[in-house]
Amino acid sequence: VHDKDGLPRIILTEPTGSSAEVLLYGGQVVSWKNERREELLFMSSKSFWKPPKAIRGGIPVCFPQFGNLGLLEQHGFARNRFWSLDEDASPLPPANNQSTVDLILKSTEEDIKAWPRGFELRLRISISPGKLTLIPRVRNVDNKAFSFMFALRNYLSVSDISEVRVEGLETLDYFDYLMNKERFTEQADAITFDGEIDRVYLSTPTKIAIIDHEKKRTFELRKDGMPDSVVWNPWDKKAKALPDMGVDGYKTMLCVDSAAIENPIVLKPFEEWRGRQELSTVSSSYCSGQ
Ligand code: TA6
Repeated sequence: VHDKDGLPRIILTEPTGSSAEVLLYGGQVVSWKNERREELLFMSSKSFWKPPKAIRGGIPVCFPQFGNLGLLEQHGFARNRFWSLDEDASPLPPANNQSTVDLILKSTEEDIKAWPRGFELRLRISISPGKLTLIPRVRNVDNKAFSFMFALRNYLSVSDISEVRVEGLETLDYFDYLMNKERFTEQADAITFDGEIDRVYLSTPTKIAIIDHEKKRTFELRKDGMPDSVVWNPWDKKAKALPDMGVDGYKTMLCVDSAAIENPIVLKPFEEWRGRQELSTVSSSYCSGQ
């Protein structure tokens, strides 16, 4: 673990040369580079990098609330807390290499004031060639049941948002945050972008493809235990209202999240929920010339 601008971070590496950077602050992945050292995640040049502000980019963890769907601060508090290295990640196999790190956030007195539940939130982050895997777990260490929402907010780096297509969400229902959270059904055969979008797609398939023609790159998002997927881009007007987004940041980012929102996860005492997300990149040579 080493510090940069005062924030302790872990560097993950794997033999083919890809790497990731993880902050103890927020348990947040803030960089994922492929073997050609290209940055695959969006990080706003205006991020504050200063607790208790959230860092705008990488993969913030939204827990125990998503968005403003509850009484807590926006997206809950996990992304605004300092996590620690988890010395005991069982029953997951021991992480005995430099490509994996296990983090933990336990409920504190402070948090219990705002959200009176005893929890242990664990996150395993590991990289392998062309893939970044996150395994979140939440254990109820209280004597009463509780429910929570959860999301991994994947800020993907794209060459130009107007050249991106998302496949795998067609025909699904979604809540549209821009239309008073009303429920609609997706008609298009793929989602393309020409303005602000803020939707929670429901019961999504296990695989979603995000195709960036200009970069000849396709991201594939595979997930378990998180049935919903949020698709968000603020576009120009909303981006201007976000001090840490930078005026043009929205043109080179797209959030496609793994989430459990429509049906919050319920845990009985000492039960543990486990999710899984795999982000991989496929360099799509076939799309050249299209
Ligand atoms: O996508 C849901 C959402 O709440 C949007 O409405 C927008 O506020 C976005 O998340 C960003 O939230 P943040 O707290 O990261 O600025």
